[in-house]
Amino acid sequence: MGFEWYDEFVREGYTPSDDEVLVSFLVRPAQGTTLRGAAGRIASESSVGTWTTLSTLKPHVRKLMAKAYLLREDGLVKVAYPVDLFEAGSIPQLFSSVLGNIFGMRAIDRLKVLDIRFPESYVKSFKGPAHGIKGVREKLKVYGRPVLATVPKPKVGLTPEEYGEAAYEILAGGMDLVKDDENLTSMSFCKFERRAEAVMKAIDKAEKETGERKGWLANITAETNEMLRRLKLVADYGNGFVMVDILAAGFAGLQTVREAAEDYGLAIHAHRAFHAAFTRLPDHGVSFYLIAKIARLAGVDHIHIGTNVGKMEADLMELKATQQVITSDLFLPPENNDTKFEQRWYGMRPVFPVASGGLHPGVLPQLMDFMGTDIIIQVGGGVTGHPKGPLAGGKAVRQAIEAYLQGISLEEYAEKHAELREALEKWGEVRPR
Ligand code: CAP
Ligand code: MG
Repeated sequence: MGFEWYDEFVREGYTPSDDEVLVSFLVRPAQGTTLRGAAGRIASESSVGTWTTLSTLKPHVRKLMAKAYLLREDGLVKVAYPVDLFEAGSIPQLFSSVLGNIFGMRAIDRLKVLDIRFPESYVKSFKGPAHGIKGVREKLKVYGRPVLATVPKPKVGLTPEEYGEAAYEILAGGMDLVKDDENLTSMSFCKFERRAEAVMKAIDKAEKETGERKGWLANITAETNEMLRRLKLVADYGNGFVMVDILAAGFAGLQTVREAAEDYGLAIHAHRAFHAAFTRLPDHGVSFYLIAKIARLAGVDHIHIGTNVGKMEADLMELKATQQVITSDLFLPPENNDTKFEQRWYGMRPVFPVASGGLHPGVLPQLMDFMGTDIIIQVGGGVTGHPKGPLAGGKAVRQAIEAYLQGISLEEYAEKHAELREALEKWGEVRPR
């Protein structure tokens, strides 16, 4: 129509430059809208445009126009954006631009943002993880095997004293970290300060008995000022970690916490609760792969990315790519994958992948076959639910890891290791759902 100018944002065949932000979308236009019309709307609405021509458009604004440069009949659309459209160092503005209004346009029925190629200047506007995999391993003095964590289950409800007791057993049994569950923050039955006191006592006792470093993934998720207060409390106790439900807290809060965490020498464990509300559908929302890349920019040190054997749904190719893109310095998309971009990280520290959800000793070999051993493995019910209790549960997990690293089957190793045998008798190799 005469008053529209979306088509000016479509430049098929345009070759993007290295310093542009590139976004890949899967687009399903609404009835009556062509893919070209949808692509123009996406590029316009997420850059400088609006629904009608503007008499106020000056040359310096035109330079900021995004360009839809690839349109494929299956709905794959790629758009190039001048990097000046993005505020250096600000994840909230990234969301408001290429993850914003475009999801709600009437001309578009379904829209999934698959990947973003961040150019060097944008990547370098973020500090990234303050510790990374190497730094976290140094904190715990754990090398050559997965770092192990357990959530005391039930996920909420325990009193601070009960929690402290469970934490002691989990750590004395051999787990490196005790992790708060994602919905355990500071409730009437377990105030944060009381839990902190109980857990730190448990850590002290378990470290003395085992001679191993232990830590608490302290869930500080709350309003941002309160997160900072809890972070300082955790640091004052000498603990090395905090945990944030990054999508519940939001990236603005996370970026504030990241600054403070570095000042206090704390590593950040990112839980991804809420992600599946908008990552799970193949044709609408945002890929978790992209959320994990954004979390690396934001500076988390660990992030849950799913597993090949757990209770949460996962696409194995996507899981592998996610693990690669948060741990490598140069991610090269697989041959047959044209929805992901090459991504350089310019020396930004890697993020520790966390495998969690429905894990127990019987599935750990299959997990490590697929994800390797340079990961954090969280085993909640699979430790706390051991027939002989959490201490035996921690031992069973350590025994399963030892067996795997020695190339011995769990069944054979269980002949001489009672805790592993008891875990296998209860769960076998079942994959929970
Ligand atoms: C796992 C967990 C984690 C999930 C999150 C839970 O407990 O504590 O939050 O792993 O999923 O509450 O379910 P279990 P993801 O070990 O007892 O299953 O890791 O995919 O983000
Ligand atoms: Mg949980």
